[in-house]
Amino acid sequence: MLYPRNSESRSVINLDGIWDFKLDNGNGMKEKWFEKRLQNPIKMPVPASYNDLQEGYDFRNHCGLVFYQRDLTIPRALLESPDRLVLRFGAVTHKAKVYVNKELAAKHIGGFLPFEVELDKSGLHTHNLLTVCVDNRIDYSTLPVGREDHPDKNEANFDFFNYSGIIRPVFLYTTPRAYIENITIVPKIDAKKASLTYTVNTKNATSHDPEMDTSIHIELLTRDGELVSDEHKITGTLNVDSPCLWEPGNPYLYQVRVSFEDDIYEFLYGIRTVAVKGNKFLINEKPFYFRGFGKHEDTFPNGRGFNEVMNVKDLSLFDWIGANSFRTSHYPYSEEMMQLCDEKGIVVIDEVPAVGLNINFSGGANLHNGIEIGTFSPENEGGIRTALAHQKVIHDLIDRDKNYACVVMWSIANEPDGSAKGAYNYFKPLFDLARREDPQCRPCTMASVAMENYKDDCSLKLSDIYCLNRYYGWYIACGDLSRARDLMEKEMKFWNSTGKPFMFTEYGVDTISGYHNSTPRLFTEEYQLEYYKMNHDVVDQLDNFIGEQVWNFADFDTEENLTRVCGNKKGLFTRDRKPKLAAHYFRERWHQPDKYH
Ligand code: BDP
Repeated sequence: MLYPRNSESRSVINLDGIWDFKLDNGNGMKEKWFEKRLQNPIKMPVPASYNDLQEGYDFRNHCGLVFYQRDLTIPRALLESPDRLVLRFGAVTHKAKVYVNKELAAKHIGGFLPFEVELDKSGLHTHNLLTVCVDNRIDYSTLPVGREDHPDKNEANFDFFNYSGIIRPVFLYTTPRAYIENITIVPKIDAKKASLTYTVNTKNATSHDPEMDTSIHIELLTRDGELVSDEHKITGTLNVDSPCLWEPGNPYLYQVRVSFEDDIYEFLYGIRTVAVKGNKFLINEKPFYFRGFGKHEDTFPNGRGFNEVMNVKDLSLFDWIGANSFRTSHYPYSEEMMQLCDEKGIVVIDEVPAVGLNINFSGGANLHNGIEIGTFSPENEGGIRTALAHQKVIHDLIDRDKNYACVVMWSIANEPDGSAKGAYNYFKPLFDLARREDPQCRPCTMASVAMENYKDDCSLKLSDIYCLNRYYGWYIACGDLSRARDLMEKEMKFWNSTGKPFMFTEYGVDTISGYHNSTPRLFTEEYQLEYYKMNHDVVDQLDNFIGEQVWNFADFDTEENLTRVCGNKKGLFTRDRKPKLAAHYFRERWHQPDKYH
């Protein structure tokens, strides 16, 4: 699915803004609220999570359906033209039913990836009613996973607030009847030459020579518009002598222009390679060391709502602190963020929303749920039922992000019950799927939870590099950094001995901004600082350690919980992006020339 863009042949209308909104009272579907104007609606911005935009527990924690509605006015010229009209949602968390003039136009499950529908023009007028019914319920069949031990509640089996709503932009766009449906480009670099193998998928062609189709033209241009290479086939290769490469921190993007019959689609594209060789992670054949964060799309009061202003601010703070990468913990981020990372040269580990795949552990807060059912037991014995959803998100994420240079690795899950019976059999087909579907064959990994039997984690058999979430000095040996260090050294020796590259995708401690003590005590900024120094003393000795991604970039919101003080406070920055003490330490560490590059 291509990101909607204006071109000579396509127009994009943005439907963001203030919509009407109403929480379901249990009767919305029965009374068919989508057939008429909502009665006594409140006003709601799109995109945004609705949860923090009205006061009170019941609103924030509403469980079930909500209705969004707006006029959909379509210019007569678009209605009368033969062009296709497509309605596209960047993400609706977690399930959506879209109605246009009383008719169900689209359904979608999964809250962090786009979906679209071509509208049937015979049912459209210049003035239409657009209603979106959103369902925020999560359970053992959804990703992320919700708990089922209190069926009357909508409880997250993960450590971030279950923000909901229409969280990313909504577009109405046109394409000609015969149109470009998808474009895939795979870079290869040999000596001083790059070859880009491409495929253009088209629909409704009026000509019939797919092999040598003169109605296709693909051009690679410099950013200034000079032609570098072009072709006229539906699949082929574009050759580039002395290519300008996309490099972390120094990205170069070419323009790609594809025309097919009357349709034209343009986008930016970075040429780079990614590989794991021996104990190194290579970008353009050079060893790359990950300096950065696990992040969240989490701001106030937008919730998980697309916040382009904060995205720009965050990447400015990346420059300030010297970070070069992040993981999209724990769900795909907006496509606009991927585009920004391509432009800024920030490296991304792209994670599917597979979090909470451990029935006995809710993530983060480290709580034992008191359930003794095996996570990957058969459904009839109470195991999770996410396999199909998992396949779908891997497929859809790779399809969405396959061309972004910034994306260097897929993360297939966060902290699953990786040593449980059935885990390998659950994950093996998913890793195979990702490897098969990614035209660039990027490395695949999963972020592993700390556990005593870490040697049994199926990540050992499946991941190309080992990504570890480790909390020595917090969840393990809490407050005792010297014991934490001993335990950590012991485990790290093991990972270093595998000969494969490994990194931290999470390490951190809750730190309340403004709490200080001359003796570094838990929750103080001094403890956070000492914790990181201790961790670095250990990992800096390890040859195969290829990256440090701090948990978390910024403080973020969670459900109510004894271990969460108005949210998770492990940020190096506060939720409003003010640096804590340790941020200054990282700034020095990460700006040391060549040391962590
Ligand atoms: C890990 C989870 C992450 C949590 C973190 C924490 O992957 O989502 O927020 O721990 O406890 O278990 O802060």
